[in-house]
Order: sequence, then structure tokens, then C-alpha cells
Amino acid sequence: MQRAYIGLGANLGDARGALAAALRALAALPATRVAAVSSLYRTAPIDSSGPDYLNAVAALDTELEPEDLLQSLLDIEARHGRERPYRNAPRTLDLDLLLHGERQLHTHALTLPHPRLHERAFVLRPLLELAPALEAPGLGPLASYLDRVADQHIERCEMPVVPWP
Ligand code: PH2
Ligand code: MG
Ligand code: MG
Repeated sequence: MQRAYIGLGANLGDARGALAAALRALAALPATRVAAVSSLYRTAPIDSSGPDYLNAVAALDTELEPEDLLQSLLDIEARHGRERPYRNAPRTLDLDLLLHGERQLHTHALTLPHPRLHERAFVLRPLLELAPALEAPGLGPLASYLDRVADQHIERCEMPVVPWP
């Protein structure tokens, strides 16, 4: 059993509804339990366009291997109408595998930890909300990267993604 962290994001359509539906789909994955869900955050697009994003992070306890979990995430995105017209296009739903236990991977399909994890406030802030002392393989304590993303606009919402637990 491994602790994996998933970044959730959306900036088109009913973004909060998409994140809530994605959480239900994550909870329905085989050999997987949703252990915790961060607050919802409203964030300005980074290297992307369109309206503000809603972002959150979910902690999973899973027996799925990273490649299988990634495929499950892509399947959930596709079911929620995700289109990929160009890199970083606005999206109805984005699910990123951020961390999978202590695994370090660099294949064509998947890099772990997620390569931009430590450069993005919309990932770091919800991740550190769930696990303030979290360390990532090859990166060390993630809290040490917060200063460097302090200029990225991010706002914690009072409204949760879904009523939780
Ligand atoms: N995702 C991206 C690119 N830019 N910006 C914000 N604020 N939130 C995101 O989830 C996001 C982004 C690529 O996946
Ligand atoms: Mg992404
Ligand atoms: Mg993605």
C-alpha cells in the first residue's frame, strides 16, 4: 500500500462539479482509498490561459502501480470531456499524479515526482495543507519551496470541494 497524491484542476465549465465528480471516481478505483482531500483553491493560470482555475489535492492509499494509477486518471479525465487541443490548454478536468510513495520514475509516459510539483503554488499549497512536513524524493522538504512561488496568485476557498469526510 502506497500513499499517492493527486493534483486536481479545472478552469472550464462547472469546475467545482468536475473536481467533485473526479473525487467520486477516485474513491471508486480498485484497491484504492481516498485518505484526505485538501481545501479548494482559486488560482491564476500559470503558463496557461482562460479563467482562474480551481485546484485541490487528494491523498490516496493505493495498491495500484504508478502506471496503472496514471491510466486510471487519464480514463477519468476522458470521461469528463477532457480535450487536449494543445499543451496547457484550458481544461474541464486535469488529474496529475504528483507523488507515489518514494518512487522516482522517468519514462516516456510518467515522471515521478511530478516535474513541476515544486514550482507551482497551486500544487504546493494544497499538498502542504494535507502534509506540512512532506518530503519528496530528490526534492527534500516541500515547504522549503514556498518562498519561490510566493508571487503566484492563490486563494483558499471557504467552500469545500465536497462535504468531507
Ligand atoms: N495546470 C496547468 C497549467 N497551469 N495553472 C493553474 N493555476 N492551475 C492548474 O491546474 C494549471 C495551471 C497544466 O496542467
Ligand atoms: Mg496539470
Ligand atoms: Mg495533467
